[in-house]
Amino acid sequence: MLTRKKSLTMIMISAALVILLLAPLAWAEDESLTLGYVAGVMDPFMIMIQQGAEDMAAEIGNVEVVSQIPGSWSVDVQSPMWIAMAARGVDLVFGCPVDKEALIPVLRDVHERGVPVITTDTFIGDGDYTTGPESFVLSGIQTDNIAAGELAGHTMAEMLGGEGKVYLQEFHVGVSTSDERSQGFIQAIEQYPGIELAARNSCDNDQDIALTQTAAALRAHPDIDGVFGNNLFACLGAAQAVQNAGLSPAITVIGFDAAPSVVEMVEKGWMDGIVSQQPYKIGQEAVHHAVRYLREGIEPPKKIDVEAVLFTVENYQDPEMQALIYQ
Ligand code: T6T
Repeated sequence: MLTRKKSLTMIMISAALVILLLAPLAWAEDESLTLGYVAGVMDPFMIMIQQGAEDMAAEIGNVEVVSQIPGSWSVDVQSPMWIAMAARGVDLVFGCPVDKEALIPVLRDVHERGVPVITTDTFIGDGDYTTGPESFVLSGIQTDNIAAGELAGHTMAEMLGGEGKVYLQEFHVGVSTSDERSQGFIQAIEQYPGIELAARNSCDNDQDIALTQTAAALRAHPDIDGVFGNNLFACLGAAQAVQNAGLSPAITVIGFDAAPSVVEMVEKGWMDGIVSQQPYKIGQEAVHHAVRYLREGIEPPKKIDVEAVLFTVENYQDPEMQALIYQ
């Protein structure tokens, strides 16, 4: 016969065992996270960010990524997507604000609803989240776009042997990535006294407009020697215009973003180089830092730069470059 004291002790031990066994389950459930991703627009670059994010979420476990991908590059289309993410109660939102200024109040609204914000690719304000009005943003994870623009500028100047007139096809004035790539490109070519910027235009992230603008620039400046398109759509339109004018390969064309359609331009000899990004890695980094912050309270660095890479006619077939083509 068990004494009263002994049976009481056994009940307490069993209860403790049950608590111990169930505790990890309860912990895991508490830690289940939903992260929101708001892309800039439907394109291969943004899809690669999503893939990197989803793969990292699966690797970490018990993390879900829900995505919103606008059909066009538009403040009006994207703004409600950020707010909807906050309203549905995600634990954190990361994404690519489509305008440096217009998205500031929108992202602040998300933050004030208690949902932390990370920007990926594009940033708001001047991108400095360490102090000032945009310091509510937890981190900016992106390509160093000034360095990427400089890489395009130096590559162009060297391919032209330090002499010639160049045309800059921008994808969207007022978007941080477009403005920084242009800044870097101009900074670089200014270091070559023989290189002159003949003209520049912004195409609203529209390939057809880029084609029309580049064609007009080639007519207005028949002595243009080089063309740089500063994103996927800008460079595809620009390369097509050079080809239509019968000026390929006489004019040197540098593109941006190694989507398959852009790499094809190099294969066909319509493009001489591509400065590209690592969007898969940007997506991985976003989820990695979001989860560390939410689960362990570790704040990410305010700025995380992911290196740009240069595709050329010589290296684009190398396996390590092929692995960086957007899928
Ligand atoms: O170049 C990328 C991205 O970095 C930019 O902000 C918007 O355009 C792309 O998505 C390419 O289409």
